[in-house]
Amino acid sequence: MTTSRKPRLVVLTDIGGDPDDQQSLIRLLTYANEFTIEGIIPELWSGNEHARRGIDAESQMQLVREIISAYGEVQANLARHAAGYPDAGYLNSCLKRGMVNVPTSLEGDPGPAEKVIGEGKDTEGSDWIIAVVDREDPRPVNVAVWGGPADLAQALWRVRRDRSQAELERFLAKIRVHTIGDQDATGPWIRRHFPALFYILNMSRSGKKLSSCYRGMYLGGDETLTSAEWVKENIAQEHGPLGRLYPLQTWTAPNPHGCLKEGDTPSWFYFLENGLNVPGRPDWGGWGGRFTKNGSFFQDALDTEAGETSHRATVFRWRAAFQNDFAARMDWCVKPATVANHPPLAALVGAPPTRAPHFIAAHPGETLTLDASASTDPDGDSLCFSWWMYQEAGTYTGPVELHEADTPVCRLPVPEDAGGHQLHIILEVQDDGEPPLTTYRRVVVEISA
Ligand SMILES: [Ca+2]
Ligand SMILES: [Ca+2]
Repeated sequence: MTTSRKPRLVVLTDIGGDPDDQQSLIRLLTYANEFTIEGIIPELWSGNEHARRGIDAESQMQLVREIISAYGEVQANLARHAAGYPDAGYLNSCLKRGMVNVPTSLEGDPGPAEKVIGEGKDTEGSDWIIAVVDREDPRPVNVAVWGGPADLAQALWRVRRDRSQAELERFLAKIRVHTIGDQDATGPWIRRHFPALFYILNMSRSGKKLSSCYRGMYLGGDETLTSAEWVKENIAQEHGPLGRLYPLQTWTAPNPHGCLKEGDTPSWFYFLENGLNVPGRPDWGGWGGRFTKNGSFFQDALDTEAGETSHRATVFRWRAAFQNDFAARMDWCVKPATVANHPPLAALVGAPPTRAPHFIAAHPGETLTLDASASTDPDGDSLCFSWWMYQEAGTYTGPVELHEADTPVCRLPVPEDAGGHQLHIILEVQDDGEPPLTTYRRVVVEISA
């Protein structure tokens, strides 16, 4: 049994259609040390999504291998900056053939899911998903869906067919799913047949794709951070072979700056342990967006940021930090450790040195002292501190005044009328390196009634 605490990750992708999946995969590989990546499963559409680029099942696999191969060329340098980067051979062993000729909703009505899944429809990818979930490992299997979830649907169909109800329930309980939209018929099928499954549908409740959480990756907020200039300078040029593969054009970026799209990246951002994200709580928000219950599953919630109340604000509010973090990791591909920047280590007095949220019990009217003065930076950079209340993540809607909120030690007077409520205080520790990097801690204040 493994003793790793990293989040496990399986990716289903329609790579080879819109080039933004290539963008997302390149970014993901710079975070390969943060996950136990256990599956990369490409799925091919039957419509013209892939045909447009002349992509068939084999060339789709080759596209992934090329990106893994470029990662292999920079892996040794990445390892000079952070431990835990797997070698390219390991990642290639996770690459499994998913379904081909899946009718996609992008082309109109995809027809019933039963045409896609069932007896005789098992794939290398669907068998692999079952094998991964069956591994003796206490950690959940996080499934990030960048296309449609047809191979996951087939895996679930197979397990329901071959195993007892109790075995099926145990299987389902080990999986967490984050899908970008409903790109084929199998997403709704999964939700209908397996309501117990932890499932996030990252898609606007209005049905308008452009207003979905995931669009906050590149729309709304400061869009200059997704421009061609930004991408060339920070990713694609002079950052080695992995950056050179980063596509400078995608299909559907209406952003006038339009270059970086990465519509699928929020699906795995969601599972990243960065001190802010709490994957078990979609309603608490983080880099991958914020989601609340919609029947048995979770779907886009609203945040307010920069004067905009929207689903995508739940993602774009973090853009400056996640873009700088990506830029630093691209520097790690080519620069020595003494030159590139590395994130600060945020330390909270009274909290264990993990990235998990820190819970504090409090009474109405009490003043709490939150102390991060033991925070450090591996490069010796100067640090600045920001404490703020993430109102949408908590349950208290009144005003809360944080004192000395831009210093290492902040005071929080708990409002008299906040009994029974929960406050989420976010600590951001930012260094003054190039680019400046942000580390988070989340304090959850639980106030007695
Ligand atoms: Ca995709
Ligand atoms: Ca630093």
